[in-house]
Amino acid sequence: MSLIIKGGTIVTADRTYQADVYCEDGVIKQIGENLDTPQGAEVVDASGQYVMPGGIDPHTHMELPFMGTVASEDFFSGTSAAAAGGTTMIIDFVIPSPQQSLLEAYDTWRGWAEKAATDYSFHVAVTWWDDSVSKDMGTLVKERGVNSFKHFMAYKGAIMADDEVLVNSFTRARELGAIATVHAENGELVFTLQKELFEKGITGPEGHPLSRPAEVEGEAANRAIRIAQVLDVPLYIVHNSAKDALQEIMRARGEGQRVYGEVLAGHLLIDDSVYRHPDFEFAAAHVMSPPFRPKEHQKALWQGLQAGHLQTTATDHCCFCAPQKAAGKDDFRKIPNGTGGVEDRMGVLWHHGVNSGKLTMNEFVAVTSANAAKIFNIYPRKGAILEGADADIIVWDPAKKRTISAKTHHQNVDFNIFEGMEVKGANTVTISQGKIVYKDGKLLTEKGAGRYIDRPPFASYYDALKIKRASEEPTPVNRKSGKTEAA
Ligand code: URQ
Ligand code: ZN
Ligand code: ZN
Repeated sequence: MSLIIKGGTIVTADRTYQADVYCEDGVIKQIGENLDTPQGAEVVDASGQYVMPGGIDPHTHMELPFMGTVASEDFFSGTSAAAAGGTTMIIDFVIPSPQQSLLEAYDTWRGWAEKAATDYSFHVAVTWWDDSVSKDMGTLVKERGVNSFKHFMAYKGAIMADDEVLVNSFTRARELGAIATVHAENGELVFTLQKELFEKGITGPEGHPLSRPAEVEGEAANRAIRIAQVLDVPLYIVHNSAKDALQEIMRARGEGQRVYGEVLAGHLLIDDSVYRHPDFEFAAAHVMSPPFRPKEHQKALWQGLQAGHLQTTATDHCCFCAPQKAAGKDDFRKIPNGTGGVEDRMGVLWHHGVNSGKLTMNEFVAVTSANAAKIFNIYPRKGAILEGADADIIVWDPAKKRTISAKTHHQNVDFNIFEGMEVKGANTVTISQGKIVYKDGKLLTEKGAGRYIDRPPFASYYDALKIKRASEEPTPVNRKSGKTEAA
């Protein structure tokens, strides 16, 4: 299977240049000007267009069982919709129930994901603690290609990790050379505020953001950062929605702590007015956590992304249709939390990021693909246009206009949070493992063609920590002589 992309301008996280790309057996074999077209190779004409690494969405929840129902998007429809929008890899989440073996949950999610159309990997959530969890974390890192462990600081009474779980799990992650990631909201505060609001008679979706104010996110972000600092563990905070969390990340990074921040396309573009919409279905369709925030937070998040304080963008694609959201008709606490977006992230970020001048094209590639690949240790196999890298590539027409709508999207959900948004710039071709999976509006994905991508533990982070620790270690003093001992 061979394919050549001719006449395009390659845009990666670090450079922009004219060259052709030849792919064979799913890998980029040759990059160069005016390459010959080998016999039998499929030709993609990219003239006047950009050739970029396929998007990587480091935060999705396909067919997630959650809040008494199951997300409506499965691994095939979700990875197909992703491909339609220029994303060629997702990192999803294995979320064991408390007391459930992590390995057993991992095997269950692996089974669900076999239908995926494009490549995928899994963060594994630590939702409880005992020695078996520690042991399973070791097996997952050493034998199952997992290098990131998720902790939900929210969702009390369900999957919430308290400080004891955080400290134990972060310590274990460090031993294994893995990165800790968190959903940073104080679950105890949310629980109390939800109860207070409901008892005051606020039962509609407008209660959702009121029960999770930005301070609740800021507290948890700071707590996770401080725990990671004391335990010397790299930390990745998912879906930062508020400047309160961003400020904590900026402080820590400013002091050299290894903390990374993710922001969702939705949180960059949608504000909390959606929850005051008179129509329950419209407001409930936007119920996700952390919630969409007042406008000043979007401004701060864009500045954070532009300044490099936030490194990745994602969607937290976790879809529930109107009948599912209706579970919370009389009690906002029962509205399944989650919204879609996996198909639209690339288009909305190009339009509002690059077309607006906030991001260069290279920065766009960094925040939609390369940075996630680097942070989760699959670069340059993913997130790059280099010889030897996987041939996950998009051909991008900066002039192509489209209007986003649930009526036309490929996502398996009856609502689109970007409904009606007009964007300029879109992929005309999506290539996964060297095969065209989307071209000129047609999806050509194949159920089960996706591969599970192993993510090795981090020598680099931990080497850096070792060097740092060694250089800061106080030279031991001989207690008797009072003299410093030679190192
Ligand atoms: O919290 C998450 O990331 C999952 C459960 C999706 N739902 C959401 O509201 N973000
Ligand atoms: Zn979350
Ligand atoms: Zn999530």
